[in-house]
Amino acid sequence: MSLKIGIIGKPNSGKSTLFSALTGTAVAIGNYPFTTTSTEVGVAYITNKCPHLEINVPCNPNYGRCLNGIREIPIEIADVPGLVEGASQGKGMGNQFLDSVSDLNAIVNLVNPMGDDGKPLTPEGIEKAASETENEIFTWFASRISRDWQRFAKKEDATDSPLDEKLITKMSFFGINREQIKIVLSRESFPHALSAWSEDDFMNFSRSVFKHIKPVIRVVNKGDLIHDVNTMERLPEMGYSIISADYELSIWKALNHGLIDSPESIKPKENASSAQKNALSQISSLFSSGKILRISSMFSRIIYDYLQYIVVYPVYDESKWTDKKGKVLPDAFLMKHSSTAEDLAYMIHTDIGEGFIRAVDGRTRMILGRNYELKDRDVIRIVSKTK
Ligand SMILES: Nc1nc2c(ncn2[C@@H]2O[C@H](COP(=O)(O)OP(=O)(O)OP(=O)(O)O)[C@@H](O)[C@H]2O)c(=O)[nH]1
Ligand SMILES: [Mg+2]
Repeated sequence: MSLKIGIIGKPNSGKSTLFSALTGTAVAIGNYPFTTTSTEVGVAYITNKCPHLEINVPCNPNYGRCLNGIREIPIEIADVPGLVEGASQGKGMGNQFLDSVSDLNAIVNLVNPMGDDGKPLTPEGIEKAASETENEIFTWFASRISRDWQRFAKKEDATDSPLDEKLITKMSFFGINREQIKIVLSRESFPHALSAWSEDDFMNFSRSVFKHIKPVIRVVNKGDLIHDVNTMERLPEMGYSIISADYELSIWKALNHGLIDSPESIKPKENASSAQKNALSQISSLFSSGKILRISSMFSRIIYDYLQYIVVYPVYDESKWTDKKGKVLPDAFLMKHSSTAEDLAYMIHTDIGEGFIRAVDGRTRMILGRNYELKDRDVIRIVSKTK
């Protein structure tokens, strides 16, 4: 799968509730800290307008569904348990945390707008809580990088390789490849001699990884508990999305019990009891103000607007938009913006990438070279030597 997003945050912020609402997986949710002790991974779907509408033939997705021309595209979601004290020294869940973050493409920092005492935080308090979580992770990661550094530095400094090459063995351990190391090095400056790296350099490297490689996006949860008008207005101005994971989970449950037809409309059906109708109308009115985002919209915003991913539909037959078996638009791949036709070929299969001859645009039938920059909703055939 192409995109994996992790949910991190302080204990009790509602990570598992959000995970459950997104993936439809039942997990432990509790009003006490460290309820979750191991990372859970599940599949959620974001949507994209399906190109099958243009050819008036229904599509046959390999993953997810296509409802009224709205195509579901799978993404992976991880519910990442909190770091425990001492994790930066390798205690407790540090190692497990490392495994959980190494393959993430982006991170949602879920912030609780309520303090530990149960009282609402001010917008500044929310900002502080968000930074504390991030600082904890940056510090932890910096300390993991610096572990056994001198021995590693001595060995690498004996070569005259460029800095990105020197760092490869260390960074691949953290799931960071050479291209990503280069991005980090191009944004900040670091001593060429590894043995000269200071605590500040480790910290800057760590921060930069979470800024450019695994961006952290702050989202405020428990919007249903925010009653202060000022806080509600200020948070979006400060760049935060506000959601209510608990209400989303209720919507999901209502859908599962046949009380509503679709998670979008939240309109109770006749079989709902009057208590259920009341609860659903309360939920519906919370979202109707538009201040609290639906989690589906929040994830679309993160993936398409913030991370700037696009969706590409590879096909085998560029005129019928089918695969070899005749399935119409079977795959929808999420790819980073400015990915090329060659990247798509590699994504389908390494052999197809290596045997790349040309690509064909499914709409215009034009021949495209390996460096063609893919556009959102492109339908593309890859012609490769192995075919
Ligand atoms: N009112 C309200 N309560 C919520 C919301 N989301 C979660 N909660 C409650 O907050 C508590 C903590 O939720 P969890 O999902 O277990 O939180 P967590 O972040 O996974 O916690 P740990 O696993 O302990 O780190 C539970 O009592 C949830 O029901 C929300 O949007 N609104
Ligand atoms: Mg949890």
